[in-house]
Amino acid sequence: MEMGFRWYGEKDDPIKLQDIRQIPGTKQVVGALYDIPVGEVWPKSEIKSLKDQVESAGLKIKIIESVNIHDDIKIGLPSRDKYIENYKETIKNLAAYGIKVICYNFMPIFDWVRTDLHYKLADGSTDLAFQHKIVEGSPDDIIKSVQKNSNGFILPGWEPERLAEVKKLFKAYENVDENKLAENMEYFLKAIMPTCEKYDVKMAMHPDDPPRPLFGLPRIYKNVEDMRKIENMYDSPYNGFTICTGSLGENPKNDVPAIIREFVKKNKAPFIHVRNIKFMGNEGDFHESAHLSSEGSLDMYEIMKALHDTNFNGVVRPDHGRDIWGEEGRPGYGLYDRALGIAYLNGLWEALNKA
Ligand code: DNO
Ligand code: MN
Repeated sequence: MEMGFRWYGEKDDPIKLQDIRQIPGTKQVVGALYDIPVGEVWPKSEIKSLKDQVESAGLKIKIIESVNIHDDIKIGLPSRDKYIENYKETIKNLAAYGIKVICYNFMPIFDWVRTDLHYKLADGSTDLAFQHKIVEGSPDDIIKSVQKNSNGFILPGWEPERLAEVKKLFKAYENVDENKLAENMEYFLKAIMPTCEKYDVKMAMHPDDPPRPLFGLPRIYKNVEDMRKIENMYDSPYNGFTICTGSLGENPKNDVPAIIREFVKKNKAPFIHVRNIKFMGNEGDFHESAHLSSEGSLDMYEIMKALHDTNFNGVVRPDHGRDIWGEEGRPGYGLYDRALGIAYLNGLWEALNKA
């Protein structure tokens, strides 16, 4: 297992590569080019410059999170072919600089959704929370609240140019149900897989977060049954998954360690997000929590043990963290709590190694 840390780049991340270097046992930076509009080809020069920066800080990069998928591909518009060609070019360009895994998601319009970015915990820290009754209304309220509460940072999936198009997008998705979305996913996968195989770049789909339909939009990676369907669209280790313990764990019916065991054994889970969540009141409502098992509803020991037992040799990163010790960075992506998460996960790993 290699430990990684998500980084938003020199310009957009208050956290410096040097800070990441000082987190014990952390070598992999999980990065992306955030300035390239979704759908466009990632230029080699910019990929090279990201890699150079990371390496000159004494770190490595082999995973990109995310190369986002243009909505025209998810909707299945004729223009999708042009965007798919661009995606293939991006895969080739990333491969030229040693990128081995691309994390992506297939969620319509929005990436992850939370109803509170500063949910207050008893110890005075804050984190991200989701309460279903709040999203029963219009998406506009959520959009406004995310924009108002993001401490001035742009959150992944909530880019202003994307949000400006939201009304149009909802209309465009009117006839896209779960089956149609899955069909469009299959079309996309079949088109890009030969490029992935040729250039040795694995696709690792991130679960829908939360793992349920929202605002009438379909979701296709919510549970293990969905994973098996996606797997069958194109059976290859290049068609893999990011297993995000938090996203899948947000549905108490998902047995996260069992999912890890099944897909790591099949060599179809090259990238793992580890975070804990705590269920609240109504089913499906949760707030995120510190990584420690006793702080949340997931058993982190069982999660790390599932990775250990299956000889997982990909990259793990702590996913979101709380805002603690006065840090006011990008909600969910502060330095301190994610670094604490890493120390804890590395501790579990060492114990599993020595047991
Ligand atoms: C939530 C996060 C996601 C993730 C994207 C990947 O659990 O990890 O925002 O980065 O969905 O495309
Ligand atoms: Mn995740």
